[in-house]
Amino acid sequence: MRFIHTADWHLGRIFYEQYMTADQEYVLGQFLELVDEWRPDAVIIAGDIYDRAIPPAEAVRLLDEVLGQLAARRVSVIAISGNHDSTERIDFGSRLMRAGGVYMYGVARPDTAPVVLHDEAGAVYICPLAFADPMTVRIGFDAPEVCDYATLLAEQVRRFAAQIPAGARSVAVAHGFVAGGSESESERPLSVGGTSQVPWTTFAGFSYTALGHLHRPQSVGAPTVRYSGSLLKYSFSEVTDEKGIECVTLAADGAVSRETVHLRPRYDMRIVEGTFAELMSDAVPVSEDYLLVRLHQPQGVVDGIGRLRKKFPRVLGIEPLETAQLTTSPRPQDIRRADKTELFARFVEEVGGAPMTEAEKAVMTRIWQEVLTEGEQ
Ligand SMILES: [Mn+2]
Repeated sequence: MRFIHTADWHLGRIFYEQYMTADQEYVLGQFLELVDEWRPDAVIIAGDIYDRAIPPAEAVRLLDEVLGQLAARRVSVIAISGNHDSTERIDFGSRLMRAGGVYMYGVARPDTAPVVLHDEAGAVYICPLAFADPMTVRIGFDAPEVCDYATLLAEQVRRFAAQIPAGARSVAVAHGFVAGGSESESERPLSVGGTSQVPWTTFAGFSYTALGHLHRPQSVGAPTVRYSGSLLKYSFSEVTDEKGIECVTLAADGAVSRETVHLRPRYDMRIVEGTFAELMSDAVPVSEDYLLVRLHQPQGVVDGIGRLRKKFPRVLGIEPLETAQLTTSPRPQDIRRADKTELFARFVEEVGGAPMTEAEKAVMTRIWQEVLTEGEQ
């Protein structure tokens, strides 16, 4: 049996005020071409289909188009919700769509049966672990031992395993943080406080585990416990990632072979560094890519982003090298606690390249006092 494993499409994502739907449509076009060439039996989408609970209309239209195209090709689709999705909205129409071979699992239920697909060697049990929070499952599944994500996924796995004949081939589809995986900046934490991590051994009984949540393609614990990674780069922490999809072949004996196929984005996401003059010189070629510019110079540039965009139309952000070096930059919690005049002095030093003089500090202190007094009136 052959299937494609993908995850974290984040349809409708907005990055630096830019809708990425056109970029997503572009790579999903390549994805459909790959489906035509490779002719898989199924496509598995391991959560975070949308970027948020109420996605923009274009994102809904794009998902409808892709699911319709897959169904027209008689390729089964098995998709689960992720922590960015609304479980109920992903669930909408799911019973009707099954007739078209599209299996959507938004809400985690205690009695969900595996999707059973067949090839010449027999049945393959695909187990969709829809995303849920531990407290909902603890009550909804009447499972008092569920107290965090590790026990929650173990409970979901246990219920599926009870429905799979011994020795049968099986695939888990889950959205979560498997311990040992490497994070990027575009994943939203699953829980505030407590642990959200799950040991990879939870999935040891499956022939393959199609994971979503971590946006960097990677295996965790075993080669068959795998994150396909996100459809596109969704933060500047992912510029060195090569995004793609996993083409997985499941042999008659359950052995897995897989190949990562990289998708070519409409515009790449990159970080470029140099002085303003260097970047604007002919030595640096014109680029349409999404860029974060790190300026190697202490002083700011008047309307730097506007001028850079004449040559690089998709500059999304610009930062002086000093703030780019995270070790010297204050962390957000330090900023909130810091004295305001001290913060301003740091800002002047970063932008101007030299500390404030005593005279400048005196002027700032006076202005700050005036602002505070006005605020009290
Ligand atoms: Mn995600």
